Amino acid sequence: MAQKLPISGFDYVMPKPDAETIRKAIVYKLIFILGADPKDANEHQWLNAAMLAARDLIAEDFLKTRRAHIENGKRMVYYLSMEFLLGRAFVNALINEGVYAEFEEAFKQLGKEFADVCEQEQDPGLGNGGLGRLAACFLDSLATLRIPAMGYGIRYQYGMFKQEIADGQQVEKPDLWLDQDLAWQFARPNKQYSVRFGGQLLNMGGKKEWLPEEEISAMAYDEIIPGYGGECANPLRLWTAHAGKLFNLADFNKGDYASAVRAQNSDENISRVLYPNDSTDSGRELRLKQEYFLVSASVQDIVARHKCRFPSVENLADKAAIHLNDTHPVLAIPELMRILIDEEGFEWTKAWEMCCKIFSYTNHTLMSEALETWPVELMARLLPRHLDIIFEINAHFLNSVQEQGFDEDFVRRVSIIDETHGRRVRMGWLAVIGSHKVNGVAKIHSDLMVNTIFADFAKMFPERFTNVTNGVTPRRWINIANPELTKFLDKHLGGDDWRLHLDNLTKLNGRADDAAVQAEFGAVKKAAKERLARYIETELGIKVSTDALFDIQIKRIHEYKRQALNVMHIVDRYNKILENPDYDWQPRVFIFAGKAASAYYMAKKIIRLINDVAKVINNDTRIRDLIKVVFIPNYSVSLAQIIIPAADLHEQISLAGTEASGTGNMKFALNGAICMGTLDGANVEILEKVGADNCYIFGNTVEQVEEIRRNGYDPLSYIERDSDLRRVVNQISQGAFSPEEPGRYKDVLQPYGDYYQLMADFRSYIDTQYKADGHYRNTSAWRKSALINIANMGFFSSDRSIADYCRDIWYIKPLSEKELPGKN
Ligand code: 26Q
Repeated sequence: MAQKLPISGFDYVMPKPDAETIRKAIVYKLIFILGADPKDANEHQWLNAAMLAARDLIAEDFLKTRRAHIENGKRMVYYLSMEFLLGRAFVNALINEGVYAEFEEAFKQLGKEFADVCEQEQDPGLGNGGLGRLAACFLDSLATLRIPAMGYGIRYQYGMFKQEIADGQQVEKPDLWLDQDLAWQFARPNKQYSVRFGGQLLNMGGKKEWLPEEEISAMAYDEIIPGYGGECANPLRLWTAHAGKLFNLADFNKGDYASAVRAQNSDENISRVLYPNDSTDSGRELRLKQEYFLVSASVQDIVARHKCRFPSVENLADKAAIHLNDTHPVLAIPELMRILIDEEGFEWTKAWEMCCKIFSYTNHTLMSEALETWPVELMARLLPRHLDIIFEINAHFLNSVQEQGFDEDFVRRVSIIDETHGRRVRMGWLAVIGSHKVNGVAKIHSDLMVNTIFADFAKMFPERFTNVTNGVTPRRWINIANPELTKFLDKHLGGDDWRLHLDNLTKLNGRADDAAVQAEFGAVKKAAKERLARYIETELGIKVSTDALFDIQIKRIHEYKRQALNVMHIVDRYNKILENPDYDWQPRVFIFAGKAASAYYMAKKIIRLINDVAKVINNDTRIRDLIKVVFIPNYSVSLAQIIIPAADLHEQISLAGTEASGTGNMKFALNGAICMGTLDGANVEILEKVGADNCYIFGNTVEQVEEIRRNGYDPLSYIERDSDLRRVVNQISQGAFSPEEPGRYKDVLQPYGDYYQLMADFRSYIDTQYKADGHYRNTSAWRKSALINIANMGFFSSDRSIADYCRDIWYIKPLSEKELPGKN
């Protein structure tokens, strides 16, 4: 158990984490905190009571960690992100604290089914996809590695929408996750900052004075993130818009109570809802307000915390690193400039020097339509002082560019203000100019980043650009998600150390050929497939055979990720089975899950296509279950935890050059699934680690894709040359899967001239799929490959990613054993 906080005069009793004490603690919480009767409390109340008991354990680690931060005055990293996709917290806390078995036993004593209680927890869906989940894996690793760190985000009242499928189509339902009233986060009503908008900027003899028009209060909620091993726990501070103190007194005094309250409600809109877009749809005023809301509250908090630890702000750049998770929080740069200059009285040059030392930025996409820009006019209206600072940053920067002798065209290209389509602020440029390091998220992505979007900047500051390949936390993605594999690894790696040192997995390389080990692994996979099959049957009423090859694609639905190419393979296989029914076909279950942004017409259509194809094929008795197609609704972190361990093959089939990294690919390989992928994102590095015999790579390379584009891509030429392809395209676009509305999919396969080159990669995709079938039939060979995948995934631990960030970007060292003593 955690060491007592050494504070005399503040003694308290901490429950010993044995099952007996935990059982009593849970009952105590149920009665005295939740006011429920153990005789008839429901599962949900039991969960809340258990979470409160578990929270006591991590709260103590948190206070200890916090005190170590204050006392040791170490440099800290602040991770700013508009999204954190944490997944369920309860079981994670138990595993990281090492008390899972004790809680399980406590519930046994209470006569309650522990699994049912855990199932009550709703995922907080505070993110869209990969970027948000990455932030959550990073928080886990930061705490596990004892890094002095803190996350900052928004506590959206409505997270990612709930997806239902009605008549094959996506329907969005609100996700009021706070409804469950979980007693998990600590409300901090004493931590409130005022965030201001609009108004005027006065120039008082050179000194700028901002007279804002609107003021909103940001109030903190802290979620404690426990590290594995239960010594260090860091806060994730989530802001909620709170009219609270800022209740409009003027209206109230006028006797207009109703408008005073109305104003309060509209202020609180800022943290109301997560934008369910993973790329486009920028330009919404409320989104810009959300971004500034996060940034302003967080930067004010960072400065205030610094002042508590140190006598002045002078040494802020030595003690704080602020990381920008994509450009979404980039207004932190002008916000810190504003605070340093307008409130702390620094000169421009000194303030700017500090900023450049403090900030670093991760880029997660190269697609130009996903790069954030905001109209100058909108920013002038909402944030006049910040726009003014941005102009000044730009002026200084462009001056230095000119001094270095770059030509006018270059100057236009690197200017923070884009003048080509109205005047817009380029947030990516601001991030690069104000940061000392900029990283991509996989090798190929970082290389492309410096050769394409940031090529001009890379010429000016080559040392600024670097790569940190993404990673995932083995605690959630093996230990929690796959209990059978966990046991298997504990046995074959001789202990539980791999959770902290994932490179230990390489020991499995020597066992991959061993028939007994292969058989054991076969049982591990089978158990996970059965779990998923049960879920599919209960939720969707579809029976799938666990002897079939499970072929899985789960991720946001997006044209560039090419779920439609996967569907084309299914349709082609369907045709071939009908043509050649006596061939010894390898049965496959094709599983999809993922949400489409609510306004993304084509992505929603792809979901419908998957469901229409499923309906036809699953009900065609001639297919004899050789193909099953399943779309599992409402993809989430918890669902991923059920699906990923069950995969045999995972589809990572984005057009080369479009997927920055992907992290699902790592989670699958770690669970012994084989990749069917293009040479894109982290697939490239997975291939390097596992070798070409254990990974199915197909399709054009980035260079080939570009060459095809340069020469004028002609999708029809592929369709004319390949009769299988022609048949598939005709069937889908002429209504073979939508007989009641034959034209439904006429626009799906070749919009804008097949921008993502599905036709160009079709043949190589199909041929490679048949190779995978052959491999799967040789059970021993397949299991060997799966084991080699697991064995070589050590590199993709988020612990390694975080160690890279600490060494190359943040210059941060972990708390030593002396600074933060461990368990006794
Ligand atoms: C921007 C403006 C307005 C509204 C929303 C947004 C927005 C929101 C989310 C833009 C982008 C995102 C998310 C992007 C994302 O998840 N990118 C993924 O990041 C992963 C982690 O690095 C990579 O593995 C994936 O390749 C990348 O697609």
